[in-house]
Amino acid sequence: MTSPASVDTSAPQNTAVPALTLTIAGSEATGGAGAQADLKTFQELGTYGIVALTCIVSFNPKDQWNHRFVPVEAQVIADQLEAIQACYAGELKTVKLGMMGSPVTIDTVATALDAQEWDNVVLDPVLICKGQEPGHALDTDQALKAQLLPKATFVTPNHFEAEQLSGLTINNVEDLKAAAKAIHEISGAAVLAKGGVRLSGDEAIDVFYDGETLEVLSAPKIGEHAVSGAGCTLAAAVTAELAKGATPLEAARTAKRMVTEGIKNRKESHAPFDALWQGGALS
Ligand code: PXL
Repeated sequence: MTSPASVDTSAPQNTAVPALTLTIAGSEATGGAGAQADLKTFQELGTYGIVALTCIVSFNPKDQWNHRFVPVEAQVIADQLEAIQACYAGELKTVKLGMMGSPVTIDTVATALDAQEWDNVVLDPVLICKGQEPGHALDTDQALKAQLLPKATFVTPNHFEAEQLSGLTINNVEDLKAAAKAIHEISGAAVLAKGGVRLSGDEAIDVFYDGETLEVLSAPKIGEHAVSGAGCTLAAAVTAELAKGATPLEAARTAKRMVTEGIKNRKESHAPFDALWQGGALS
């Protein structure tokens, strides 16, 4: 073992103590989505980012960029969470839940969440990601709804997920409002339901509802080209802002701004979608 490096006390010290933010999420190897997007967002918003990995997704360029999905073994997920929770016991109060991928992972994560109190549990209910066939993992969807949704204090469904969770069909803003209200009723959480490019019109519309305030958040749509990482970044930004003490509505507004700017600054690649970039988005 090497001994810790000695600290030069004459050097300027950064005295700010960052808020802790944990993401329990999958790796998306190309860096656009998943844990990579979460960590970049946490860093950009000034929180201390921590990751427990649930799975590894590698797009397949030889097969239309479809997802190759490998779950992390349940015991290894439990081990990561044990290390993290012991390391920051009493201080870690904010967690984001991203892609889980299997019922056994959801079970493992739910057990770890039950081991402590949380101020903020932000659930990005990733049911499918770009390129995947809808509905191939019904058992995972049901486990997420039964075991994680009730623990959430804030949930960020996209158009498809909002339809799945609410049981409603969403064709316009009024439908999106109804879905946000329905998801609040079943979860008790603040809801930021994303219309994204799925609703027609020139604006990208999201609906916030927390049981009291209903607010439509709107920003001009930026092109028609698909961008990955928007959902992950939105939920991660909400997580960081909540950890820093923002109200849910303030967190939603800041997150929407970050995603809009991040899409403007997107990174092009050889994949059929660009990747949102968080760098400098709010500075
Ligand atoms: O964008 C949803 C998402 C979340 N997490 C991981 C992903 C994706 C989509 O590709 O790969 C790990």
